[in-house]
Amino acid sequence: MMRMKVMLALYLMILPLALAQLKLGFYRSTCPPAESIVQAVVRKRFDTDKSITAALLRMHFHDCFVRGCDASILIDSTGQNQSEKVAGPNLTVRGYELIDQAKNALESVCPSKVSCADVITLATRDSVFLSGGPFYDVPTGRRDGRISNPDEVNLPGPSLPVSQAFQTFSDKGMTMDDMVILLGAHTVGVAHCSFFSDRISGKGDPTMDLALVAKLKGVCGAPNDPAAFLDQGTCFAVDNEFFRQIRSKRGLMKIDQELANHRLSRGFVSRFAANATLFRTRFAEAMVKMGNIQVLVGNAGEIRKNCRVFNPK
Ligand code: HEM
Ligand SMILES: *C1O[C@H](CO)[C@@H](O)[C@H](O)[C@H]1NC(C)=O
Ligand SMILES: *[C@@H]1O[C@H](CO)[C@@H](O)[C@H](O)[C@H]1NC(C)=O
Ligand SMILES: CC(=O)N[C@H]1CO[C@H](CO)[C@@H](O)[C@@H]1O
Repeated sequence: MMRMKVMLALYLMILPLALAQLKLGFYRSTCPPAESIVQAVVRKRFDTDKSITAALLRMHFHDCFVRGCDASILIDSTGQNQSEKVAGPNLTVRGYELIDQAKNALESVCPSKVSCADVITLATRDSVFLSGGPFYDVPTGRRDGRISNPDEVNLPGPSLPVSQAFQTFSDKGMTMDDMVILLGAHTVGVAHCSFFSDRISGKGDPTMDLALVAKLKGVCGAPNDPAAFLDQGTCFAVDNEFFRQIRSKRGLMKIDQELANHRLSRGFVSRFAANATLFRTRFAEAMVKMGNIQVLVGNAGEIRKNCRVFNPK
């Protein structure tokens, strides 16, 4: 009898913990059209702006690597208080208005049900697929955080050695294999010249292809910090071309190029470059894994009504 009571007590304690996790189709009963609403907004934008995929991939990364995937990146600064958005490189994160659009559409159908953190995750997933990448099921049920502090933004910089960048990733439970495939997101999008100008000054970085050095000198000679594509081959497709390019000394940023050269990462790079199927499988897996970093679930955090502001207390 005593034993049963203890077991029952234990069961009741464990139950809420067991339920409080991400799962596939979390909104199936609370907001059945949630995933299709997000998908429609992304598709509409993609029709006129293929660069939205790069924007969302980068936003998702920056969100998940600062306090976990909790939409802390979306918070606008207020008069007295600054948010993550004002921190250095995060200044070039874009796509906030797409998240607002999807959120507004969701609020009109099922108010206060779908978190902003899940909107980022789902929108990124949909844009990857539209850009020719894999489609993957992604678990949902994230909750939105109530903290967004620029001092906590500690993202790796583009000139960090592979070993130091890896420290940031392993702190989040990511393996070297995960880090390499996730950096494969640089298969789309651009970097501003200021992030790689050191590699094209003078004779140029010896690990960069000479023709690329010459080309980038031209691009970056223009005023106002222009940008160049990260993938010199297929700049709008989510594919393994980026890995082929860096194996031919055609990486833009130091971190990208070093992936192909460093003994800890080059084996992964050559496998992803050689096998498009492996790239697709591993990219999808790693995106799901990144989307699970330090998520808030259950009753933690909140479901924001407006992704840019915390709910009033
Ligand atoms: C060591 C890790 C990483 C470093 C140092 C890094 C650094 C950077 C830098 C400096 C830029 C250029 C930003 C600009 O000029 O506006 C950039 C762009 C980008 N990053 Fe990363 N990144 C890393 C990992 C990732 C990961 C894990 C993802 C996503 C899974 C990602 C996705 C992107 C995308 C898609 C762009 C292009 C953005 C656009 O075109 O708007 N990056 N990254
Ligand atoms: C305001 O500052 C505090 C830390 O001082 C932080 O916890 C909070 O999330 C900040 N950001 C906003 C936009 O309120
Ligand atoms: C490519 O990767 C896939 C998926 O991991 C694997 O099944 C296949 O055997 C690989 N192909 C080659 C040629 O190594
Ligand atoms: C990618 C990158 O350059 N990260 C920067 C993010 O913002 C912090 C704070 O401003 C910088 O220290 C990082 O280098």
